[in-house]
Amino acid sequence: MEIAPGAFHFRHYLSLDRQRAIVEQCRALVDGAVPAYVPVVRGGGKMHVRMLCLGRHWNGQTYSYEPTRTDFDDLPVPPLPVNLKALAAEIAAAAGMTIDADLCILNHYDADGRMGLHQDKDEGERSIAAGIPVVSVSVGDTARFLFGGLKRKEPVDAIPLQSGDAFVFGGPARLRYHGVSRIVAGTAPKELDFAGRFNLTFRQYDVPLG
Ligand SMILES: O=C(O)CCC(=O)C(=O)O
Repeated sequence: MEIAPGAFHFRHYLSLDRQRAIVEQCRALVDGAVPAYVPVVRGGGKMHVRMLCLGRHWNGQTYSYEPTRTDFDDLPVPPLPVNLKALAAEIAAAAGMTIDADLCILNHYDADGRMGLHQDKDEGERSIAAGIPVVSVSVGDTARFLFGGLKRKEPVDAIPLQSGDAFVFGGPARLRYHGVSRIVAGTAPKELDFAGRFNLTFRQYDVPLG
């Protein structure tokens, strides 16, 4: 369903089996050799998620991408798994868009998790100018997702993102403000055997010239 020009909410996009597989994969990733961590952003504030970047690392001090986690432990960023990259392309296509994702930010929210209103604007200039979408996939507990306009002070809609939902914002919606005001604990499907929420946002940093 297109909720604004360039912004699509696909409810229950993923079957329970696909959700289960993603939960397992995310669990292994966030507790893997290069684990998720709580970023401290410019100004010293701690984020309210555990974050793991795949493909490129987003540095919360410089608000830029890099190959190693120089704001945390200097470890190299893990690669973006090919099945997840393919999932992003599949979902973008359902919205009539294309993405050749080269990075994903995987966030793990517990019951107190949240994320302030922000724009995703640290990807490459050409990617943003081309309106290549951000593709978001959620599994686990429901989030109260906030989706606003191109200016911070514009009104925001509160959209429940449930387990298995996908959300795509590209084209004219690419720089819309968004965030997560709260997690609704205990709402994850019991078949997932998972408390909390994983959200994956796929992005394409680079656009080849020509
Ligand atoms: O968790 C979400 O649904 C949003 C995540 C987000 O805004 C981000 O990673 O930039």
